[in-house]
Amino acid sequence: MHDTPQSIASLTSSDPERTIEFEFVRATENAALNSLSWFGRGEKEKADAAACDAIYGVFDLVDIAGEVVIGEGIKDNAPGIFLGEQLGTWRHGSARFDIALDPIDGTSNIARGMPNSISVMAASERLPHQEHAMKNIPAFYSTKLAYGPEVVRAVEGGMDPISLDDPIESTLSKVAKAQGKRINELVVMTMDRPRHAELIQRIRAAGASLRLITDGDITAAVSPSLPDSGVDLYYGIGGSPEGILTAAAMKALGGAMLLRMWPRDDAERAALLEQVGEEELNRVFRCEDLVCGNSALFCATGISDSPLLPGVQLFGGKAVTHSVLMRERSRTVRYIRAVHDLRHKSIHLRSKRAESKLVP
Ligand code: VTB
Repeated sequence: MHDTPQSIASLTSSDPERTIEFEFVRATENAALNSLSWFGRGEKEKADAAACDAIYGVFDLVDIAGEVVIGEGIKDNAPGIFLGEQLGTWRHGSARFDIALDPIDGTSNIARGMPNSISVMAASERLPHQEHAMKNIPAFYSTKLAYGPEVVRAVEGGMDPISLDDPIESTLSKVAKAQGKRINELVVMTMDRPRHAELIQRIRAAGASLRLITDGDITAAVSPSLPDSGVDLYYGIGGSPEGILTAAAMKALGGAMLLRMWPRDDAERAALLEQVGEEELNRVFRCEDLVCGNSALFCATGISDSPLLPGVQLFGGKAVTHSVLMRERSRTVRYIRAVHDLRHKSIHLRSKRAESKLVP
Protein backbone atom coordinates (compact mmCIF):
# COMPACT_ATOMS: atom_id res chain seq x y z
CA MET A 1 0.00 0.00 0.00
CA HIS A 2 1.25 3.48 -0.83
CA ASP A 3 1.19 6.44 1.51
CA THR A 4 -1.44 9.01 0.78
CA PRO A 5 -1.10 12.63 1.87
CA GLN A 6 -3.68 11.80 4.57
CA SER A 7 -1.68 8.88 5.94
CA ILE A 8 1.47 11.01 6.07
CA ALA A 9 -0.43 13.74 7.90
CA SER A 10 -1.82 11.23 10.36
CA LEU A 11 1.65 9.75 10.97
CA THR A 12 2.91 13.20 11.84
CA SER A 13 0.00 13.97 14.11
CA SER A 14 0.26 10.63 15.90
CA ASP A 15 4.03 11.05 16.24
CA PRO A 16 4.79 14.79 16.40
CA GLU A 17 8.36 14.03 17.49
CA ARG A 18 9.14 13.19 13.87
CA THR A 19 8.75 16.77 12.78
CA ILE A 20 9.94 18.72 15.76
CA GLU A 21 13.03 16.63 16.52
CA PHE A 22 15.20 18.64 14.14
CA GLU A 23 14.31 21.89 15.91
CA PHE A 24 15.99 20.43 18.97
CA VAL A 25 19.19 20.02 16.97
CA ARG A 26 18.95 23.62 15.85
CA ALA A 27 18.53 24.64 19.49
CA THR A 28 21.55 22.77 20.86
CA GLU A 29 23.67 23.75 17.83
CA ASN A 30 22.83 27.40 18.39
CA ALA A 31 23.48 27.09 22.11
CA ALA A 32 26.93 25.61 21.37
CA LEU A 33 27.74 28.30 18.80
CA ASN A 34 26.49 31.16 20.93
CA SER A 35 28.41 30.06 24.02
CA LEU A 36 31.66 29.45 22.17
CA SER A 37 32.97 32.99 22.56
CA TRP A 38 33.08 32.31 26.33
CA PHE A 39 35.28 29.24 25.94
CA GLY A 40 38.23 29.41 28.32
CA ARG A 41 37.33 32.87 29.60
CA GLY A 42 36.57 31.91 33.16
CA GLU A 43 32.99 33.22 33.00
CA LYS A 44 30.75 30.21 33.30
CA GLU A 45 27.57 32.21 33.97
CA LYS A 46 28.05 34.21 30.79
CA ALA A 47 28.56 31.05 28.73
CA ASP A 48 25.43 29.58 30.25
CA ALA A 49 23.39 32.73 29.65
CA ALA A 50 24.45 32.75 25.98
CA ALA A 51 23.40 29.11 25.57
CA CYS A 52 20.02 29.78 27.22
CA ASP A 53 19.41 32.84 25.05
CA ALA A 54 19.93 30.75 21.91
CA ILE A 55 17.66 27.91 23.06
CA TYR A 56 14.87 30.31 24.00
CA GLY A 57 15.37 32.03 20.65
CA VAL A 58 14.84 28.82 18.67
CA PHE A 59 11.78 27.72 20.60
CA ASP A 60 10.19 31.15 20.30
CA LEU A 61 9.67 30.14 16.66
CA VAL A 62 8.56 26.52 17.11
CA ASP A 63 4.96 25.39 17.33
CA ILE A 64 5.02 23.14 20.32
CA ALA A 65 3.66 23.41 23.82
CA GLY A 66 6.71 22.55 25.87
CA GLU A 67 7.00 22.71 29.63
CA VAL A 68 10.41 22.60 31.25
CA VAL A 69 10.20 19.87 33.85
CA ILE A 70 13.94 19.53 34.34
CA GLY A 71 15.74 22.81 34.17
CA GLU A 72 18.67 24.53 35.73
CA GLY A 73 19.18 26.57 38.75
CA ILE A 74 18.47 24.16 41.55
CA LYS A 75 21.98 22.81 41.36
CA ASP A 76 24.36 25.58 40.63
CA ASN A 77 22.67 28.90 41.06
CA ALA A 78 23.37 29.67 37.43
CA PRO A 79 21.36 31.71 34.99
CA GLY A 80 19.10 29.25 33.34
CA ILE A 81 15.90 27.97 31.90
CA PHE A 82 13.94 26.98 34.94
CA LEU A 83 11.42 24.39 36.02
CA GLY A 84 7.90 25.31 34.96
CA GLU A 85 8.92 27.63 32.12
CA GLN A 86 7.15 27.30 28.80
CA LEU A 87 9.02 26.75 25.56
CA GLY A 88 7.45 27.00 22.11
CA THR A 89 4.63 29.12 20.79
CA TRP A 90 1.88 27.16 22.57
CA ARG A 91 -0.35 27.81 19.55
CA HIS A 92 -3.70 26.07 19.71
CA GLY A 93 -3.30 22.40 18.78
CA SER A 94 0.49 22.28 19.33
CA ALA A 95 1.76 18.97 20.68
CA ARG A 96 2.43 18.91 24.40
CA PHE A 97 5.96 17.96 25.50
CA ASP A 98 7.80 17.72 28.78
CA ILE A 99 11.28 19.11 28.25
CA ALA A 100 14.48 18.50 30.16
CA LEU A 101 17.52 20.55 29.35
CA ASP A 102 20.98 21.53 30.34
CA PRO A 103 21.99 24.37 28.00
CA ILE A 104 25.57 23.50 28.97
CA ASP A 105 26.48 20.35 30.83
CA GLY A 106 30.00 21.13 31.93
CA THR A 107 29.91 24.92 32.34
CA SER A 108 33.05 24.80 34.49
CA ASN A 109 34.77 22.92 31.69
CA ILE A 110 33.89 25.66 29.21
CA ALA A 111 35.05 28.37 31.56
CA ARG A 112 38.39 26.58 31.91
CA GLY A 113 38.68 25.73 28.21
CA MET A 114 38.52 22.02 28.98
CA PRO A 115 36.93 19.05 27.22
CA ASN A 116 33.62 17.40 28.09
CA SER A 117 30.98 20.04 27.59
CA ILE A 118 27.81 19.65 25.58
CA SER A 119 24.53 21.42 25.10
CA VAL A 120 21.76 18.93 25.72
CA MET A 121 17.99 18.64 25.62
CA ALA A 122 15.48 15.82 25.95
CA ALA A 123 11.75 15.72 25.42
CA SER A 124 8.89 13.35 25.96
CA GLU A 125 5.41 13.79 24.60
CA ARG A 126 2.86 14.34 27.35
CA LEU A 127 -0.34 12.50 26.52
CA PRO A 128 -3.71 13.89 27.66
CA HIS A 129 -4.06 11.41 30.54
CA GLN A 130 -0.51 11.98 31.82
CA GLU A 131 0.31 14.36 34.62
CA HIS A 132 3.99 14.26 33.67
CA ALA A 133 6.04 12.41 31.10
CA MET A 134 9.28 12.92 33.03
CA LYS A 135 9.99 12.48 36.71
CA ASN A 136 11.39 15.29 38.76
CA ILE A 137 13.93 13.97 41.26
CA PRO A 138 14.08 16.56 44.04
CA ALA A 139 17.49 15.59 45.46
CA PHE A 140 20.50 17.67 44.42
CA TYR A 141 22.56 14.52 43.73
CA SER A 142 21.76 10.93 42.85
CA THR A 143 23.83 7.78 42.62
CA LYS A 144 23.84 6.58 39.04
CA LEU A 145 24.99 3.28 37.59
CA ALA A 146 24.82 3.07 33.81
CA TYR A 147 25.67 0.17 31.53
CA GLY A 148 25.28 -0.70 27.89
CA PRO A 149 22.96 -2.88 25.79
CA GLU A 150 25.21 -5.99 25.98
CA VAL A 151 24.77 -6.07 29.74
CA VAL A 152 21.03 -5.45 29.38
CA ARG A 153 20.78 -8.43 27.00
CA ALA A 154 22.80 -10.66 29.34
CA VAL A 155 20.40 -9.85 32.18
CA GLU A 156 17.43 -10.55 29.91
CA GLY A 157 19.10 -13.84 29.03
CA GLY A 158 19.23 -14.95 32.66
CA MET A 159 22.32 -13.29 34.22
CA ASP A 160 21.76 -11.96 37.74
CA PRO A 161 20.48 -8.39 37.51
CA ILE A 162 22.78 -5.46 38.18
CA SER A 163 21.89 -3.87 41.50
CA LEU A 164 22.80 -0.62 43.22
CA ASP A 165 23.00 -2.60 46.45
CA ASP A 166 25.69 -4.95 45.17
CA PRO A 167 29.29 -4.25 46.10
CA ILE A 168 31.10 -2.68 43.14
CA GLU A 169 33.32 -5.78 42.82
CA SER A 170 30.34 -7.97 42.00
CA THR A 171 28.95 -5.39 39.54
CA LEU A 172 32.32 -5.41 37.78
CA SER A 173 32.23 -9.23 37.54
CA LYS A 174 28.76 -9.16 36.00
CA VAL A 175 29.63 -6.45 33.49
CA ALA A 176 32.83 -8.28 32.53
CA LYS A 177 30.97 -11.58 32.08
CA ALA A 178 28.24 -9.95 29.99
CA GLN A 179 30.83 -8.40 27.70
CA GLY A 180 33.07 -11.44 27.43
CA LYS A 181 35.95 -9.55 29.07
CA ARG A 182 38.14 -9.92 32.11
CA ILE A 183 37.77 -7.37 34.91
CA ASN A 184 41.18 -5.90 34.07
CA GLU A 185 39.91 -5.14 30.57
CA LEU A 186 37.03 -3.04 31.90
CA VAL A 187 37.02 0.75 31.80
CA VAL A 188 34.89 2.52 34.38
CA MET A 189 34.14 6.22 34.18
CA THR A 190 33.38 8.43 37.16
CA MET A 191 33.80 12.02 38.30
CA ASP A 192 36.93 12.86 40.25
CA ARG A 193 35.40 13.84 43.57
CA PRO A 194 36.31 13.22 47.23
CA ARG A 195 32.91 11.56 47.67
CA HIS A 196 34.10 8.84 45.26
CA ALA A 197 37.38 8.13 47.06
CA GLU A 198 36.39 4.69 48.34
CA LEU A 199 34.74 3.74 45.06
CA ILE A 200 37.84 4.74 43.12
CA GLN A 201 40.11 2.78 45.39
CA ARG A 202 37.94 -0.36 45.20
CA ILE A 203 37.61 -0.23 41.41
CA ARG A 204 41.38 0.03 41.11
CA ALA A 205 41.92 -2.76 43.65
CA ALA A 206 39.57 -4.99 41.62
CA GLY A 207 41.84 -4.45 38.60
CA ALA A 208 39.62 -2.34 36.33
CA SER A 209 40.83 0.89 34.71
CA LEU A 210 39.33 4.23 35.61
CA ARG A 211 38.69 7.24 33.45
CA LEU A 212 38.19 10.14 35.81
CA ILE A 213 36.44 13.25 34.56
CA THR A 214 36.12 16.64 36.18
CA ASP A 215 32.53 17.39 35.15
CA GLY A 216 29.80 16.42 32.74
CA ASP A 217 28.27 13.14 33.78
CA ILE A 218 25.61 12.95 31.05
CA THR A 219 28.16 12.08 28.37
CA ALA A 220 29.91 9.87 30.89
CA ALA A 221 26.78 7.88 31.73
CA VAL A 222 25.77 7.55 28.09
CA SER A 223 29.28 6.33 27.07
CA PRO A 224 28.85 2.62 27.93
CA SER A 225 25.89 2.52 25.54
CA LEU A 226 27.91 3.87 22.62
CA PRO A 227 29.69 1.23 20.56
CA ASP A 228 33.11 2.90 20.32
CA SER A 229 33.45 4.90 23.51
CA GLY A 230 35.82 2.45 25.18
CA VAL A 231 33.84 2.82 28.42
CA ASP A 232 32.11 -0.20 29.96
CA LEU A 233 30.46 1.24 33.03
CA TYR A 234 29.58 4.59 34.57
CA TYR A 235 29.20 4.75 38.34
CA GLY A 236 29.03 7.74 40.63
CA ILE A 237 27.16 10.47 42.42
CA GLY A 238 26.22 13.44 40.25
CA GLY A 239 23.42 15.89 39.58
CA SER A 240 19.89 14.43 39.63
CA PRO A 241 18.57 16.52 36.71
CA GLU A 242 21.41 15.15 34.55
CA GLY A 243 20.05 11.69 35.35
CA ILE A 244 16.74 12.41 33.62
CA LEU A 245 18.49 13.63 30.48
CA THR A 246 20.64 10.51 30.55
CA ALA A 247 17.53 8.32 30.90
CA ALA A 248 16.06 9.72 27.68
CA ALA A 249 19.22 8.82 25.77
CA MET A 250 19.44 5.37 27.33
CA LYS A 251 15.90 4.56 26.23
CA ALA A 252 16.85 5.33 22.65
CA LEU A 253 20.17 3.45 22.85
CA GLY A 254 18.91 0.34 24.61
CA GLY A 255 21.27 0.75 27.56
CA ALA A 256 20.21 1.03 31.19
CA MET A 257 20.76 3.19 34.24
CA LEU A 258 19.82 2.74 37.87
CA LEU A 259 19.38 5.91 39.91
CA ARG A 260 18.75 6.55 43.59
CA MET A 261 18.63 9.87 45.42
CA TRP A 262 21.74 10.67 47.46
CA PRO A 263 21.07 13.30 50.13
CA ARG A 264 24.14 15.45 50.76
CA ASP A 265 23.64 15.75 54.48
CA ASP A 266 21.16 15.14 57.30
CA ALA A 267 19.28 18.36 56.57
CA GLU A 268 18.67 17.38 52.95
CA ARG A 269 17.72 13.84 53.98
CA ALA A 270 15.16 15.22 56.44
CA ALA A 271 13.75 17.62 53.84
CA LEU A 272 13.48 14.83 51.26
CA LEU A 273 11.85 12.47 53.75
CA GLU A 274 9.25 15.11 54.40
CA GLN A 275 8.74 15.82 50.72
CA VAL A 276 8.68 12.32 49.22
CA GLY A 277 8.70 9.80 52.10
CA GLU A 278 11.11 7.00 52.87
CA GLU A 279 10.03 4.56 50.16
CA GLU A 280 10.58 7.06 47.34
CA LEU A 281 13.85 8.28 48.86
CA ASN A 282 15.23 4.73 48.84
CA ARG A 283 13.67 3.73 45.55
CA VAL A 284 15.87 2.64 42.69
CA PHE A 285 14.58 4.30 39.53
CA ARG A 286 15.06 2.81 36.09
CA CYS A 287 15.07 4.81 32.88
CA GLU A 288 11.42 3.95 32.22
CA ASP A 289 10.44 5.36 35.64
CA LEU A 290 12.24 8.62 34.85
CA VAL A 291 11.02 9.08 31.28
CA CYS A 292 7.63 7.37 30.95
CA GLY A 293 5.88 5.94 27.91
CA ASN A 294 7.64 5.32 24.63
CA SER A 295 8.26 8.91 23.67
CA ALA A 296 11.81 9.96 24.37
CA LEU A 297 13.93 12.25 22.29
CA PHE A 298 17.51 13.16 23.17
CA CYS A 299 19.64 15.68 21.40
CA ALA A 300 23.10 17.08 22.14
CA THR A 301 25.73 19.18 20.42
CA GLY A 302 29.38 19.06 21.43
CA ILE A 303 30.90 22.31 22.64
CA SER A 304 34.28 20.86 23.61
CA ASP A 305 35.35 17.28 22.85
CA SER A 306 33.72 14.47 24.85
CA PRO A 307 33.31 10.70 24.43
CA LEU A 308 29.86 11.44 23.01
CA LEU A 309 30.73 14.16 20.49
CA PRO A 310 33.56 16.26 19.11
CA GLY A 311 33.42 19.91 20.09
CA VAL A 312 32.84 22.89 17.80
CA GLN A 313 35.66 23.39 15.28
CA LEU A 314 36.34 26.81 13.82
CA PHE A 315 38.27 27.40 10.62
CA GLY A 316 38.24 29.69 7.64
CA GLY A 317 35.12 31.60 8.63
CA LYS A 318 33.22 28.37 9.21
CA ALA A 319 32.11 26.56 12.33
CA VAL A 320 31.56 22.82 12.30
CA THR A 321 29.21 21.35 14.88
CA HIS A 322 28.61 17.72 15.76
CA SER A 323 25.28 16.69 17.19
CA VAL A 324 23.52 13.50 18.04
CA LEU A 325 19.76 13.10 17.82
CA MET A 326 17.96 9.99 18.92
CA ARG A 327 14.45 8.82 19.63
CA GLU A 328 13.14 5.87 21.50
CA ARG A 329 10.27 5.14 19.09
CA SER A 330 12.49 4.53 16.09
CA ARG A 331 15.74 3.84 17.95
CA THR A 332 17.43 5.82 15.18
CA VAL A 333 20.60 7.52 16.32
CA ARG A 334 21.57 10.30 13.95
CA TYR A 335 24.95 11.97 14.01
CA ILE A 336 24.65 15.36 12.38
CA ARG A 337 27.73 17.22 11.25
CA ALA A 338 26.83 20.75 10.25
CA VAL A 339 29.02 23.33 8.57
CA HIS A 340 27.97 26.86 9.44
CA ASP A 341 29.21 29.69 7.27
CA LEU A 342 29.72 32.42 9.81
CA ARG A 343 29.52 35.19 7.23
CA HIS A 344 25.92 34.21 6.56
CA LYS A 345 24.87 32.47 9.73
CA SER A 346 22.42 34.18 12.02
CA ILE A 347 20.65 32.74 15.01
CA HIS A 348 17.43 33.85 16.62
CA LEU A 349 18.04 35.14 20.14
CA ARG A 350 15.39 35.74 22.78
CA SER A 351 17.31 38.74 24.16
CA LYS A 352 17.10 40.52 20.81
CA ARG A 353 13.82 38.98 19.65
CA ALA A 354 15.51 38.88 16.25
CA GLU A 355 18.01 37.05 14.10
CA SER A 356 21.55 37.96 15.16
CA LYS A 357 24.90 37.47 13.52
CA LEU A 358 27.36 35.29 15.38
CA VAL A 359 30.29 37.46 14.37
CA PRO A 360 29.79 41.21 14.19
C1 VTB B 1 27.34 17.00 38.60
C2 VTB B 1 27.33 16.40 37.22
C3 VTB B 1 27.31 17.48 36.16
O1 VTB B 1 28.31 19.00 37.72
O2 VTB B 1 26.10 17.60 38.86
C4 VTB B 1 28.43 18.04 38.72
O3 VTB B 1 26.15 15.62 37.15
C5 VTB B 1 28.36 18.71 40.05
O4 VTB B 1 28.99 17.91 40.96
O5 VTB B 1 27.47 16.87 34.91
P1 VTB B 1 29.83 18.70 42.06
O6 VTB B 1 28.83 19.44 42.87
O7 VTB B 1 30.56 17.65 42.79
O8 VTB B 1 30.75 19.63 41.29
C6 VTB B 1 28.38 18.51 36.41
O9 VTB B 1 29.63 17.88 36.22
C7 VTB B 1 28.27 19.68 35.42
O10 VTB B 1 27.05 20.33 35.57
